[in-house]
Amino acid sequence: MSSETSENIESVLKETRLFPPSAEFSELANISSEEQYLELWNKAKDQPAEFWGEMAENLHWFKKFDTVLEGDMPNTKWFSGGKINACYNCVDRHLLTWRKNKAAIIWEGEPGDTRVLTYQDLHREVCKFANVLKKLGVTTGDRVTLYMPMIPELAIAMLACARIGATHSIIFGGFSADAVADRNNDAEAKVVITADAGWRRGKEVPLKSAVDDSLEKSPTVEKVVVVRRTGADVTMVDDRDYWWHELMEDVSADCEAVELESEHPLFILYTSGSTGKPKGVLHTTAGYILGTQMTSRWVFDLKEEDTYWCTADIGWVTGHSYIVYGPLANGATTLMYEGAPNWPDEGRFWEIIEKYQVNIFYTAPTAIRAFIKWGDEYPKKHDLSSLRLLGSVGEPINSDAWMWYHKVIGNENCPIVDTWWQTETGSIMMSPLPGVTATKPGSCTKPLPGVVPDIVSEEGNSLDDNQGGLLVMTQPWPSMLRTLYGDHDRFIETYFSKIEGCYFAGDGARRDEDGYYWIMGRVDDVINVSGHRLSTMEVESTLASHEAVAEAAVVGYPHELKGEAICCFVTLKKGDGSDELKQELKNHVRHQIGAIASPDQIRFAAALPKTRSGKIMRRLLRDIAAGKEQVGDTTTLEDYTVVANLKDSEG
Ligand code: 6R9
Repeated sequence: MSSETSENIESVLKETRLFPPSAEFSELANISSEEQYLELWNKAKDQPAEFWGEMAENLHWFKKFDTVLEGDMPNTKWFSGGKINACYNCVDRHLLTWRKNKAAIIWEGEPGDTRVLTYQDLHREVCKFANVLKKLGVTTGDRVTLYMPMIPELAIAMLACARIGATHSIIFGGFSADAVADRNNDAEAKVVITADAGWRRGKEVPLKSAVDDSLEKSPTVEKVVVVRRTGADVTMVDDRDYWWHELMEDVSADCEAVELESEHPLFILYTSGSTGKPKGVLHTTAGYILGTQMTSRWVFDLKEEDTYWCTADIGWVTGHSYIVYGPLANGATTLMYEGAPNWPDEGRFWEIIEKYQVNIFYTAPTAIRAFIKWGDEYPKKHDLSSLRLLGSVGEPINSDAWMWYHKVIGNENCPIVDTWWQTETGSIMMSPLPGVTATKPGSCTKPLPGVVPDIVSEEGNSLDDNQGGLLVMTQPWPSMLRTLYGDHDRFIETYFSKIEGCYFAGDGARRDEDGYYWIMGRVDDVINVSGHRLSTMEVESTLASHEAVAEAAVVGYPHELKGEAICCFVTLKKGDGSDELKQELKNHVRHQIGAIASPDQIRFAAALPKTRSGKIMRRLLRDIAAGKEQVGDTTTLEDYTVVANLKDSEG
């Protein structure tokens, strides 16, 4: 465990403040008492099949399932015999109710353009685009890559894939052409949906040109659909590239949702693991839609009249589950914003909240820390009194950020739900229930119904309260990943081999005497930069692929805004390095992986500190990167002078 993690434990151990929900909030909440929570939680733990079978009645089934759960972790099958469609659950069934003309998606572009799609509008657009996909030769079971800005067409394309049973793989727009090519190849994608470009801080982020570059290395892709968003110049290749708006002109708005098996693959989402190669996390239809639907209702306390806003990008799991699938499965109104929080100024988010009278706001600690830095004057200029619930996700929230969120944004009147979960878990696992749980700043509090966690030692023994250890799940849950696409062995090895019979999440945590969980950060080689997961190994192998580099070691270090920043220790094949080479290496990483992986520091070193068995001493490097005096035992260092030299090399 890194020393920044132990510092985090120190600080959270001191946190004793308790914030119970107000009586008014509790009274109206979807889950409103501790007894109700305990009843649900105990039932889910003791009779999971009965519990989830009952919950699944909230979904629309073409044919009801025969069994709820078959098998145990790692190989589970949920709702066998059932026939279902995620798109039908998110769109069609609301048309049979008064929600037909309710806003499904309220969208605002960065330049200020807006669109509202009612459920009826969404249905029409999704059906049309599903017909477009069919016309392009996409059939049930094919994979489709989506590399798009935050525009309504992204949600439409996702739902259209789900409608015909094509598996979507969304790639965050900040990833490079090489990253797109890798993912296209791993998924053997047949079609790519993109846009000319998207808007970010007033500038165009080119997407189509990156797709063009990626296609030189992705032979499986046959067709590309391009949304015209910014009007940027793009090259269109005959018989390969098509404009979205042209294709949509002559297709019908009739398209039946395909009746799919419960375990039909809904999407693949690539995420960083502790080795270099990104993992294709696979989620399937019924369990995922059930998990996101129920947790949206419990955690965000969604009500018919709410305007709900999650600020994530749909390219990450938070956007999949809590901008699109979860809210829409509940017939809610979900707000989608295309651009940056500081464009045209630092008040943009608060302006949006006031303009649309947002009731529920879900964002990340890294954003909150930026808001604090920008100053209270921005939120203070706006009327935020419509807010009734605030959420946080992506990384541990420090208590200062929590208190600021509570006071300045929530006016001390909104419960804060600090939600812990992962790409792999599909939906929120631990979180306060806003009408029930008294919150403690920095704790994600308690497991939701159906989630049975434990804290164990490296040997797998359950630990006592307040002892830090590995966070594991001891029972399966419907929205868990089913495999890593094309690599089931790696799936078992990564998540189920460390602790016998349990899912191991990769995080360290402790449970306090009140049964509250405190996440202490990753215990593997994954770092969390601005809430984005990155593999240090991936950055290392990218650096090592540069001709000047002999060896590289990459570690995270605490950063005021980003949570963690990236420090790279690099030894060169020859010479001492220069500022130009540092820049070149940074550009190399940006180019190979994407801007999110851009190193904050490159330090050249004569050698890397290693143990006698040749392992790089990462703990030591983390301390050096963090500017700390070395702590702990370094007697196994191969070469003591290495350390002295590393400390001298500036960032
Ligand atoms: C949803 C998402 C997952 C990792 C996870 C953990 C960290 C997420 C957190 C949190 C503390 C929270 N994490 N939420 N840590 N408190 N509320 O972020 O998925 O991108 O897969 O990242 O993020 O370390 O293991 P993903």
